[in-house]
Amino acid sequence: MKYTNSELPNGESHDAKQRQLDNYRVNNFGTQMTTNQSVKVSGDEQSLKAGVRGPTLLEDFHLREKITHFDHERIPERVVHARGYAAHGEFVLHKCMKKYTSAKFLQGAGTKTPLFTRFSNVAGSKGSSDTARDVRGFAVKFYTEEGNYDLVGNNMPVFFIQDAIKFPDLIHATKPEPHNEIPQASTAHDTFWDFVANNQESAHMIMWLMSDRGIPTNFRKMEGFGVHTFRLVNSEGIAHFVKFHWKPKLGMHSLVWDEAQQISGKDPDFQRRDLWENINAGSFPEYDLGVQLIPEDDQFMFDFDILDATKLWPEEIVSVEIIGTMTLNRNVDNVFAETEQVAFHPGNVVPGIDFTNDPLLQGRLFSYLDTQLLRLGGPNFAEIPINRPVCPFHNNQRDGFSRQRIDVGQVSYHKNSLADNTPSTTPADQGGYEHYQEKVEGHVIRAGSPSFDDHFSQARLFWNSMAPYEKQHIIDAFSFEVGKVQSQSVRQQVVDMFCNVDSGLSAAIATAVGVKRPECTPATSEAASPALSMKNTTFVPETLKVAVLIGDGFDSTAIGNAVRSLRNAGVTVDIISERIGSVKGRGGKTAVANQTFITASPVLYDSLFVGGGTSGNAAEFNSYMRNYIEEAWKHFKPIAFTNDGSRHIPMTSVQEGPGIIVEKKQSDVSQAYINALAKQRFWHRSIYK
Ligand code: HDD
Repeated sequence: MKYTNSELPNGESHDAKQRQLDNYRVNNFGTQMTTNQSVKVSGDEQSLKAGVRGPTLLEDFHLREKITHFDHERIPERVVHARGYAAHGEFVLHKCMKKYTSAKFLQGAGTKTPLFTRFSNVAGSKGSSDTARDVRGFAVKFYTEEGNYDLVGNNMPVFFIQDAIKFPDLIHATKPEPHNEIPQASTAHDTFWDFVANNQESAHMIMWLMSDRGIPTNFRKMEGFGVHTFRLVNSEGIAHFVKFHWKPKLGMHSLVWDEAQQISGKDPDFQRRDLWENINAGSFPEYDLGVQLIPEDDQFMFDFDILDATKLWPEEIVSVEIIGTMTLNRNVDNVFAETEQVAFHPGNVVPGIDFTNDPLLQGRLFSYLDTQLLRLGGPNFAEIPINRPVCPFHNNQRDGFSRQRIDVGQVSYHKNSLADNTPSTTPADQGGYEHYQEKVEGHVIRAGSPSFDDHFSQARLFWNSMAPYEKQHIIDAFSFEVGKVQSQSVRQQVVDMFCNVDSGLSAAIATAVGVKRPECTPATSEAASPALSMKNTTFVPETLKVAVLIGDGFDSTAIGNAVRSLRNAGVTVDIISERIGSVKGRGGKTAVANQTFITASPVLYDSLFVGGGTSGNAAEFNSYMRNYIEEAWKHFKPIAFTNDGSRHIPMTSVQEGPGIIVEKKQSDVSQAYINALAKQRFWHRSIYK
């Protein structure tokens, strides 16, 4: 039975991809159970036996089919980026890019393209926790009318290595150590840091990973980057180098490390749940697409090599031009069918977008098809619904495991006369893909370019660009990660390495991890790029999550007004008390608690609104309140108190000051609280200003 799902509430139909997926959506609700051969099943709880206490019979085809299918349900998880979560959406172009590229989906402001975006963690396995310190994958598949274009990026603009030949080594060093398979989803172990210290081109990426970018609050609040330098080529064959950026409309925001670790236990699905819930609630995440462009002739004008994936193009030198917006507006129907089976490949390009000689990119162009062949069991994965282009595809490829389409006719070769030499090729000026005609010459050589040799200038640029509290977080992250390394020699090597970035940084790590402070001559450049600091991001209250804490006898007028005005400000509210259900307020009004102190946790919220009231067991109630407030305070979050609620303040470390608001009146919550919410963290509470 077909389940048509592509209609929007206003009767409009969804985009081409959704209409295509409708052909595959099946709703089993209300149907009769059958085998895969469509034979109706009469019993599904007992196997077929010779007598009720007798042996089970092999002829039970329903039993055999059910168990066999189950036995084969799992496919290999991705070798990296195994843990991921995805959503459908669309890209709307704001600025016609005809001058730079012939790609059709980038022509004509207003052009809409359906897409599918998968966010991921790199190191952990499929069942690991969302909030591990890690790079996040940010992979977008655009279903354009000229075929699929995949922008397979990360939430950091640079990478650990410069040449793809080192990727297996990087990942072997990063994943759990092979002899004991420890630790899961963490780089805080010997082999990772041994790799770092002995492959020093990783310095810049490590600065990003140790920064707050390694622990984004959620997928909705992180940037994305295509990382490599690609080429845009226009219809006259003129090329520009390009870097792609995704900029979240809600700004970039991060967790604090202690909070991230607690969330790993309290809700390992924290980030996927956030995406799922916000899309379901209609709070669709939006990201602007920006491009940095460098004319072909200007490629040697910079003090870094634009083909080196460990380098970014500072936005102050090459500005980011916003050209469109991606909106994620629909959750998947089935995680396995869509999120797990989607196959990204940086080699999936459309006319007008091309590669460069970045040696990291060149290796990726091989790896992705290769990995899908294993993971998805053969060469026909492009026929899986989520991977199908929205335009038809025709060629002479045939057969293989699980072939879905039925190619009719006698001919499956080129050139032919029996089918009028079709499928025919298309000249470039009519939309056939033509590779950019770059002039290439050189000796066959297994060596890197000397222009890739500077590993520390941009690592230092990143460090210089951080706000003081961001610098402290980097020191803390290094102290944690390198502190977990057993080998003193590796700890010393790391500390020595980062002296090339900043002597203060390396001295602070040395002290924390118990090794010698290195004597080195650090680089002295003071160059900074303000765009790299998250201090300069967007701060808005929309979609933040507030926990309203109440007990019996709470001030129902104050809480009622607060909840209403928070919701009006676009904030999500949970009411937390000792038990789920009605909580009696003063004056007979009740509120319904949808979480309890033990089902929820302060680390799952952006802020607390502490109401009054108590419970039969006042000591227990006060202790819950104290713990919640203490945690939120420790994680620098804004906290508001009703007049009644403020009686808990003296039992905690909370001190008056920015981000601590006592709502004296029973009216709507004050603008001061909404402003504090938008600010999200009050770093002055740490000793580091
Ligand atoms: Fe990769 C998956 C991003 C370097 C080999 N990579 C993968 C995914 C993302 C990236 C987002 C997950 C896609 C999804 O959601 O399914 N990878 C990057 C970026 C890189 C990078 C931004 C550097 C700029 N990757 C890289 C190299 C190689 C690979 C150098 C190999 C030479 N990556 C893979 C892979 C994966 C993959 C093994 C695993 C699953 C998959 O491809 O589909 O082929």
